[in-house]
This record gives sequence, C-alpha cells and structure tokens, in this order.
Amino acid sequence: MASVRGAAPVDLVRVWRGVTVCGWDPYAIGMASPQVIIGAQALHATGWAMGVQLDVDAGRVDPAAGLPVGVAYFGDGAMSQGDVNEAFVFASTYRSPVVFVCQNNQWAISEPVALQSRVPLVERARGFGMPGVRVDGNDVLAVLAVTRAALDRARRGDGPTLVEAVTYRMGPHTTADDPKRYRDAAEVEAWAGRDPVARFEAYLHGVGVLDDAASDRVRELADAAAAELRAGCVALEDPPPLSLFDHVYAEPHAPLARERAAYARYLASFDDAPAGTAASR
Ligand SMILES: Cc1ncc(C[n+]2csc(CCOP(=O)(O)OP(=O)(O)O)c2C)c(N)n1
Ligand SMILES: [Mg+2]
Repeated sequence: MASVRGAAPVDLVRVWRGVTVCGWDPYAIGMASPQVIIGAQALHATGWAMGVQLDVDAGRVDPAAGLPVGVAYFGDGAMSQGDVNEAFVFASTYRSPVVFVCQNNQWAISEPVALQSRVPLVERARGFGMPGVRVDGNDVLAVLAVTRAALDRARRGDGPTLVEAVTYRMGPHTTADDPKRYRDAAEVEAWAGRDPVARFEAYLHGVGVLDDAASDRVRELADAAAAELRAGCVALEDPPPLSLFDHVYAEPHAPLARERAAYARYLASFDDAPAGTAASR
C-alpha cells in the first residue's frame, strides 16, 4: 500500500529495523506509519475523518466535490481491542468519512478467530449501526470492488463501512512464533491453493491480459524489488542514540531535558568503549 502511494521499498522496513519512528513522510504520501499498538489506527482514521467534517462545517472542504476519506486496515485480533470498538462508535454516530478494513487472516498470533468472536466479525457492524461487507480476501478484484463501494459511500457523506476480508495467515506471526505448535498443517495446505497472487495471475492469463513473457517480466521486477529492499535494509545506518528524544514532544520541556542529559551522561560513561560500538557513536 505504502509503495503504491510512493514510498520506496526500503522505506517499508526503516521502522522494523528500529532506525526511525516513521519510514516516510506521512503528509507526502497521505499514509501514517504502521501502528505497533494493535488497532490504534482505527481511532486515528476516525479522528481524522471527524476533522474532515469540521472542515466542511467551517467551509474549508466542499462536500459537493466528495469528501476525503480515511481508511484503517487492521487484523481479526484487533477487532477485540477497545480502540477499534470506540472508533466504530464515533465513526458511526458522526457518520464520518472512514472505511474500516479488517483483514481476517484467522489468527492473532496463536489465538484463532473463533476465540475472538462467536459470530462472523462482519456481523458486528450492524450493532454499531454501519453496513458490513464480507469479502473473499484472496480475490483481488472482489476486494477492490468492495473497497471502492465503501469509499464512494463515505465520499457521499453516508458514513463508515466495515469490510471483512477473509484470508489466511500462511506463515508464522513473527520469527519467534512456531505455528506448528497450535495449528493443523492440513488447514495451511488447503489455503495454499487459494493464493491470491497465483489466482489473479491465472485469471489474467485466462482473459488474455497476461502471457508467459509478461508473467516472467513481473517476476523479474519483483525479484529486483526484493533485492533492492534487502540491500537497502542492510545499508541502513543506526541514528545517533540521543536523537531518541527529538520527536517525542512537539516542544522541549524540563523533564525531557533532564532525561536527555541523564542518557547523555550514561552514554559518556562508555567513552573508553572501542571505536565502532553503539556507545561510541
Ligand atoms: C495493544 C496491543 N496489545 C498486544 C500487542 C501484541 N500483539 C502484536 S501482534 C498481535 C496479534 C494481532 O493479531 P491480528 O489483529 O489478527 O493481526 P495479524 O498479525 O494477524 O495481521 C498482538 C496481540 C500489541 N502489539 N498491541
Ligand atoms: Mg490476524
């Protein structure tokens, strides 16, 4: 998503390498940094969308031109978070221009979605007073169509929609996770045959839009992008340790200055550390 909006491949991994708090300029590409706090983005998108409505009230945005729309993507596990449910309440009652897309990959680390909800997640939308649409999350065109319809509804000022895209998490949650301990290999096998990229490729071949040469070219481009991403990630430089304090608050203040000074003293205590170690930089 970020790369479609203009972020370079390496921008996608800066945060995960821990060298920055945001991999790109959110204002430049109109997309916030991925949230580590599960589901917080649903509140951010809703707050932003409520701001759009204030802009309409103040005459800064012309609703006749179609409202700008916020979109929040989150997982099935996030549906159990207070943040997400609070966002649904505000977005629905204020009819805010926001679309919620729940990527239900059926696992929240080792917790299956059945433990999160006794009803299909999409059915919760009704209780909040907004439409919910359940879509095959491995069908690229279906997801596109459902998202477009939800965006159009929000642009018209008709309020939010919850989209539940049903898919499956094929790999482990993280490198520290071993899914063999809690799920059946046969289930993973069944979903392997529904790979959305392979399905869409087969569809494009079927309708004559893609031939073998074009498929090979796409694969080459993908390999090149992956190589660029890996090289860029390895080449990222650690920021100076004290820059940790630079973007926490908009304005400097005394407690922050004290903490910064204390950390500077701590770092200085390593001054005899060999060149090239973290503390010597
Ligand atoms: C508020 C909060 N609680 C717990 C965690 C730890 N945590 C990280 S990922 C995750 C599961 C997320 O599952 P889901 O929402 O289904 O997203 P998925 O990883 O499947 O895309 C949890 C509990 C967190 N990051 N934030
Ligand atoms: Mg999940």
